Amino acid sequence: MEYIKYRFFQKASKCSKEFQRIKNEYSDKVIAQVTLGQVFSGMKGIPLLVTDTSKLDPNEGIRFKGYSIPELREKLPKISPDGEPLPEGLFYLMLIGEIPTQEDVTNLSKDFATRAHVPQHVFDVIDAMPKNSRPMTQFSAAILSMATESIFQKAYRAGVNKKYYWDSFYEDVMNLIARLPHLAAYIYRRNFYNDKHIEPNPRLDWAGNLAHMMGQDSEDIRRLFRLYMVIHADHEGGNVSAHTAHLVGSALSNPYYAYAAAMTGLAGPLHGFANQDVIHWMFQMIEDLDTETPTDEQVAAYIKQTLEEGRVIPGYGHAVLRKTDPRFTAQQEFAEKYIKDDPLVNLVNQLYRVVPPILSNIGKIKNPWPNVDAYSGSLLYHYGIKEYTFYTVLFGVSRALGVLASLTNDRVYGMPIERPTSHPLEWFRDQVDKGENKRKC
Ligand code: AMX
Repeated sequence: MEYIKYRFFQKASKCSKEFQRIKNEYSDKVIAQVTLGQVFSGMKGIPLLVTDTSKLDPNEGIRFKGYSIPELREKLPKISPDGEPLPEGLFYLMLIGEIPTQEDVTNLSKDFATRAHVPQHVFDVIDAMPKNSRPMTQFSAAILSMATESIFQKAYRAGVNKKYYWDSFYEDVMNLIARLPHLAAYIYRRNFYNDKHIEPNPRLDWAGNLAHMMGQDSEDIRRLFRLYMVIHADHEGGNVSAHTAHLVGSALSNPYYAYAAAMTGLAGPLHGFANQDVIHWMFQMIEDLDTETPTDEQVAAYIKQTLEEGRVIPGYGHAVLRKTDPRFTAQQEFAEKYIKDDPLVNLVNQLYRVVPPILSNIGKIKNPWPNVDAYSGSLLYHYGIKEYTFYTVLFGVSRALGVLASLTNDRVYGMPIERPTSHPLEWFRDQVDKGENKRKC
C-alpha cells in the first residue's frame, strides 16, 4: 500500500474504532433538543453530522483540524517562503490530521500528477453540450460521466467485503481530485478561448497546473490560486455541497456520483454561485450609477434599492458565521499586499464599509458581514480571469479537497445510509397547536 494511503488508513481506523465504540455504548444518550424553529429554518444548529476535516465557529470562522486560516498560511509547506501554502498540504492535513512536511506535499503533488489522465469520452460529453450551458452544468455532467472510471463501482460489483469499501473509495477520490483541474480548465478554454486547449504540465503543483491549463502562467496567479484553493477547501459538513456528497455517498453511490450531486448544490445562488453574483451585481451597479467610483451615498441607495426589489445582497450573510468571514479577511490582506488601486477591489472594500450597517438595521438578517464570495471575484478579475460565469467552477475544484476527504472517512467509519424522518405539516402543527387556532391548509 502506498505511503499516504497507509498513513490515512492507520489514522482513520483508530477513529473508526472510536466511532463504533461511542455508537455501541451511548446510542440512547440524548445530546440535543430540536425546536420547531430549527426544523422550519433549514435544520440550522442541530448536531446531526460527523465531520472531522474542519469545524466552523460562528464568531471565529473555520478551523481545519484545529488550525485557523492565518495559522495554515504560516505552517503549511509552500513553494517559496513568501508564497501561499500548497493546497495539497491542506488535503494531507484534513486526511491524516497532521501538518505535512515539504516532502509529503511534493509526494502528493506527484501522486495527483500520475492520476490526472481524463478519459476522452469525458471531453466528448462536455463538447456535446451547448456552449451556452453554464460552466457548472458542464462541470457536474463531466464529473458524472467520469463514473465509468469508478474503482469502487467495479469492486462492489465483484462482491468486495464492506470492510474494504474505503479502499476503492480512496482510489476514486484521489483520481477525481487529480482530474478536476483538467476538467475545469477544459471547460474554461472551450467557452472563452475558442477551444484552444492547453495540455497539463505534470511538473507543476495541483493549483499551479490548473492556472497553467487555463492559460495563466504568471507567479502572481499561481500564488492567488494556491490561496483560493486553500480557503475554499472545506466549511465543515452541513453546507449544501458537503452535506449533499455525504448523503449521496451514504447510499454507496460512488464518489463521482456523490461529487457531481454536490456540484449541482454548489451551483445555487445562495451557495457557490454567489461568487459570480457578486461581480454581476457590482457591474450592474457601476452601469446603473454610470460611474466606477460611486460615493458611499450612491452605494447605500443602490443597496437599499436591491433590498426593496426583494433580492439579497450577494456575498453578505451566512447560515452559521456571525462575524466577518476570515476567508474574506485573508483575501483582503492578499489584495493589500499585492494589488494597488484596482477599481473593483476598491469597490469591494467600500461595500465592506457601507453594506453591514444597512443589513444590521433591517433586523431580521442574522449576519450582516461579508462571506468568502464578497472578495474572490475581484481578485480573479484583477488578474485577468474576467469570465465570471466560470468562478463557481473554481470553487468546485477547491471544495473537493475537504468534501472528498470526508467522504473517504465516511466509508472507513462504516457510516450507514442516511434516512431522517419526515412528517406532513399537520403533524408539526399538532405538536404545538391542538386548540382552536388549528386551521386547515
Ligand atoms: N441580503 C438580503 N437579505 C438577506 C441576506 C442578504 N445578504 N442574508 C440574509 N438575508 C435575509 C434572508 O433572505 C432571510 O429573509 P426572509 O426571512 O425574508 O426569508 C433573513 O435575512 C434571515 O436570514 P438568515 O437567517 O440571516 O440567513 P440564512 O441562514 O437563511 O441564509 C445565506 C444564509 C448565506 C443564504 C444568506 O445570508 C444569503 O442569501 N446571502 C446572500 C447570498 C450569499 O452570499 N451566499 C453565499 C454564502 C456562502 C457560500 O455558501 N458560498
